[in-house]
Amino acid sequence: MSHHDERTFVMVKPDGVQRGLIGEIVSRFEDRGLKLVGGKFVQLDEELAKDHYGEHEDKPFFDGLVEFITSGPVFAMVWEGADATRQVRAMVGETDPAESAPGTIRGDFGLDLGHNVIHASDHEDEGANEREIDLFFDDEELVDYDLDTAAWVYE
Ligand code: DGI
Repeated sequence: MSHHDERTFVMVKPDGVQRGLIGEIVSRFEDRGLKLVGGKFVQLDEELAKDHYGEHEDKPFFDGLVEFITSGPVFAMVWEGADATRQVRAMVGETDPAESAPGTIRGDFGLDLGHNVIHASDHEDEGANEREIDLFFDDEELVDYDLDTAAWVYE
């Protein structure tokens, strides 16, 4: 069996929560064959928001980004599977919904760069997935278990 225990961090942003897209987004990852190993509702405070988006602190959009991401609850998740970070990013689409293909989450549900529905760890940023998982989840909040379907999802 191939190696399929990579974990990646995903969150439905406040706009996605308010628009009732949590279930739709969870379904897409389930349908793909990924395994949900952790999930919770989080109201980010300013400190967590600034930690999470620290790489953007010098950008002109930073204050607006922090304000938006703290404006309501997010639904934070950890998904596990083969090459999970890259696979999830491909399903999310580009940062700008206008550049995102239909069929991707941002391409199907977003129109605006600032309100792009979902966050997922960047596969081009080595270790971003583990960093973000650590920022949002304690070890005991992540569950190790087998999915019976794995034998059919993976060769
Ligand atoms: O990993 P992504 O979310 O695809 O993109 P990122 O890490 O480069 O940027 C984080 C978020 O910041 C992004 O989802 C939306 C927002 N953002 C990025 N670039 C811009 C931006 N917001 C505005 N208003 N303008 C930008 O140029």
